[in-house]
Amino acid sequence: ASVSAPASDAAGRRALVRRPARNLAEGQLTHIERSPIDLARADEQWLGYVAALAAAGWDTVEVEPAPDLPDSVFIEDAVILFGDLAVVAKPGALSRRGETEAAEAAVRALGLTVYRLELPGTLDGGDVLKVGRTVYVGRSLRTNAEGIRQLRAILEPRGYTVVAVPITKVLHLKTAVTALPDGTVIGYRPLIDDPSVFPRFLPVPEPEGTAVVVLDPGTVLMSSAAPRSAALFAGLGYQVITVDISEFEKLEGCVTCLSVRVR
Ligand code: CIR
Repeated sequence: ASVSAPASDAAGRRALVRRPARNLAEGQLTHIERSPIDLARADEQWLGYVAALAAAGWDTVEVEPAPDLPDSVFIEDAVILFGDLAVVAKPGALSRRGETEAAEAAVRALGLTVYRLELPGTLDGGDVLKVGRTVYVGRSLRTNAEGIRQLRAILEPRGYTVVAVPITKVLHLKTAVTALPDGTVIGYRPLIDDPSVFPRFLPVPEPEGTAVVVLDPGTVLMSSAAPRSAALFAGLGYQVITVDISEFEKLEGCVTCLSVRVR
């Protein structure tokens, strides 16, 4: 299988993706213990993920691969999109700082307006959850107060409200919570410091059930490791598409981190 070239049809839905690095197994780990990564399986799972996006009508745009940057497959952390505005992140982990250059080139090629976060600010895209015009930002090990301040300065004049959320039990905000198409924030309760910051919060029964990618207003993409959460979402009237991303979950990755949706 191969990944399609950048779409010329600006009306189409597009998603940035980035091939797994050859040293994927050396990716950062913070909250879980290292277990062996099967690289061939990771490549297969990545193609399956890309195929699921394509089947749902998304054109995938491949960011130039970085074979030596172990966490580069987690492209969501490198750049955050708000309509036609792109904010290039400043990764909190030193080993990940080199990932943003090609991500920036990719969003420039799409014609988006580009802002860049600067040190001493740090912010990973995995800490940013958009729900309508509200932007929740995790204050985590990776994202600091100055990073949040810079993002707020970019977004508030554009009519977004930035809500900072303390995160101490997981890597990123979106490891703990994401949102259904109707804006309900979903999360695994033991991973969240304080769910009362979210106006509509629905607990899910499994840690891998916290992450959904909204494919369209009626469809979500999620990990196959959370069947009870999938049943919960199906019961709420959503079509649920599942993918096996076990090799990425071993590196604290989830279904959202493997792409950046342009919308
Ligand atoms: C890291 O620690 O940075 C990677 N191993 C995992 C990044 C996952 N990204 C995300 O949740 N957005």
